[in-house]
Amino acid sequence: MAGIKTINLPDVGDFDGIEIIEVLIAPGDEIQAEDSIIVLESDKATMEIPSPYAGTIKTLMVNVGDRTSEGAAIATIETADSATEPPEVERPPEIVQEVEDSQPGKSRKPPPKPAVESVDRSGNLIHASPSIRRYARELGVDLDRVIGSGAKGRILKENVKAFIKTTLSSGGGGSGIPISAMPEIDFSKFGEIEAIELNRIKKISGAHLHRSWVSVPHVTQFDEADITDLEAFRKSLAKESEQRGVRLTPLVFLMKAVVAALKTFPEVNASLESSGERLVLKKYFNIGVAVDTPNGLVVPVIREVDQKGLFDLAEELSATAGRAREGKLAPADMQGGCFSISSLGGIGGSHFTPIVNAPEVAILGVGKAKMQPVYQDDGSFSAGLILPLALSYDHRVIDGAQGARFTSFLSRVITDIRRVLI
Ligand code: CAO
Repeated sequence: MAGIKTINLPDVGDFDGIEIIEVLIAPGDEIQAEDSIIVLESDKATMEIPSPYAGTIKTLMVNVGDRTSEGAAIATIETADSATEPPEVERPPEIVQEVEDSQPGKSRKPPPKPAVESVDRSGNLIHASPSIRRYARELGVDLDRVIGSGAKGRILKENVKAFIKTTLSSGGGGSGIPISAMPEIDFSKFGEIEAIELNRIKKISGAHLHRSWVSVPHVTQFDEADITDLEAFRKSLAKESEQRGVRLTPLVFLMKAVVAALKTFPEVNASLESSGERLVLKKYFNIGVAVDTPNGLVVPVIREVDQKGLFDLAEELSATAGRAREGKLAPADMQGGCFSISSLGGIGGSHFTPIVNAPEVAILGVGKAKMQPVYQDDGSFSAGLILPLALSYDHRVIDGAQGARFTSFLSRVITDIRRVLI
């Protein structure tokens, strides 16, 4: 049997005339027993007052800023059943926090819930009631990113909602980083323009690159390798390459050198699970190679590089790059990679900072080799062909020292390519 009940302020301890700093209900709201209805704040504590009844709020008898005391009426509620007066609390007050986890619908006199204070990353206090903390937790919102508009910077439900809205509309998505939207500008106001639609590959790779850029904390380690001997070796194989009808470019040697480095540094041959809590180490060596096509960047994967010889790799690389440029790659051709190489060596430039091809954890950027003086310890020097290398890596997985060890090792192997045999 339905009935109208009055919700009175329960015993809140040694407080009289305590200030109401939040009102969490309005007439017409449907609430469950133990849902918080108001938040009180004294000099020493903040506490939420839960409702003893489930039902619909009929009238609200308090406002933010009012001072209230034990027994004062807060609101009236229309209950769905013939709820009787709530029994006395059985639990001792020190475990009142557990009320948050209790079953809704139970009718008993609820104790106030103390609000938990915590600090943000700068050491400032975060003021938010348990219900707001629970609400934020359910939605995956980190409260130290939310600016509170309540009294003393208290975070309110509307602040959490506004934060989520901004994050979603700015494309910050899963990264949790609020980015303001790019302004729409009418460039025709400044001169003649032509708008062209990005092609499908650019749209797909653009979204992938953006996601990697915002979700992976990047560091790029620069290094170089003296490829004078490698180049001499490569040239010595020119005739054989021609007979086999393949182009043996430096990239093929680099792929083998990268496999040697991945075997030595297994955590680089890995992917971080999306939870960010486990690293999946891969026992196979599939290398993605960035290919520049008329329609944009694609990264087909050359499989089992560890098990293939230089000529086979050269043949496969050139066939795969050819199919990429003709737009004939299947989705499966771009899956299963462990580590990527982006080589601009055939075009020009020195060091650059490639974007990690997530969920891989590292990518090697290769620049164009140039003849440079190579100094010995005694001050003498000779001319050497120097190859710029840049390793971008996911700093959640790879430490700076590890990144530098990886590129140093890689440089040594490339400088003396016989080391791939070790
Ligand atoms: N230094 C000096 N010369 C180099 C070199 C380097 N690092 N790398 C290649 N070369 C030379 C090659 O030896 C070749 O010369 P020869 O024919 O005289 O031997 C010439 O440059 C052209 O090589 P290539 O680019 O055709 O072949 P490749 O195996 O080096 O690369 C591929 C193949 C598919 C990776 C390349 O064609 C390509 O598309 N590169 C662009 C990748 C890209 O866009 N990356 C940016 C992505 S965003 O991070």
